[in-house]
Amino acid sequence: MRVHVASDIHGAATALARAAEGADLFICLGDLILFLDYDDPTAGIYADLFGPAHTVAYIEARTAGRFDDARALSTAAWERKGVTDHQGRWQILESMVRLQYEQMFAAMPSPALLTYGNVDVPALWPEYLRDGHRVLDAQTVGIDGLTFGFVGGGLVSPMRTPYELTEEEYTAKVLALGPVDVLCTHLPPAVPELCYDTVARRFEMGSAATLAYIRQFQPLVHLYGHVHQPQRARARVGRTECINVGHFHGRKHPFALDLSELQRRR
Ligand SMILES: [Mn+2]
Repeated sequence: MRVHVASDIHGAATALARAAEGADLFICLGDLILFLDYDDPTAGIYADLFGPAHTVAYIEARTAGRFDDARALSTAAWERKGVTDHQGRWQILESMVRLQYEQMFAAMPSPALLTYGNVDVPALWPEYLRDGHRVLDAQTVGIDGLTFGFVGGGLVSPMRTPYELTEEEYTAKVLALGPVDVLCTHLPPAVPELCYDTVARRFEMGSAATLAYIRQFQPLVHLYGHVHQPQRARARVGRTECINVGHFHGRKHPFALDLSELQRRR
């Protein structure tokens, strides 16, 4: 059985529609929304709202780690639009997220197993899921005699993305799994080379709870995304092969997993 796995779709609907070609099953590790495109300041919700020039300044502030400056830029831009309160902002953002989710879930292959990224709004998903789409979070599923475990979402960060959990909340989800053969998450384990983004030049969030889980249960494979340009895309932790499935928005093709090979190694 051949499984295609993709993460960090960030609006790449055309490529997503083809991502399961030749596969028996598709797995999506989250981040469907394109809020900000660091490579293209004309794309994404932020640019749609405030225009490319403002978006360039915002990207520069965030890339330099000046998150307070970035927030001040956003506040000023919202005020120019006449929106001063959180509720007013969210109303506008939600309508734009909904437009993207319509496209993304229309393009999402089926059957698919999905979990959330940090750039997702889980509360909206039930309205957009189609037949054959199954969301798994802190849950396991059996596929061809192998147990797959899923943990979605991100951890609290200075980026303030839409779906961030505390360490305690995230750890509880990881511990709910029990032993699995294939671990699927949005976040990497807290291994520095796997978390460092060589283009953004900063450490993205990795999960210490996931690293502890891997050391304890030693799944065959850990598949994750989140770090778009990682210093290293793979590392071995004991017998577990940790693999970043790649930035789908940039690469436009999925990671392929051959389950018969895993069954032999089991
Ligand atoms: Mn992402």
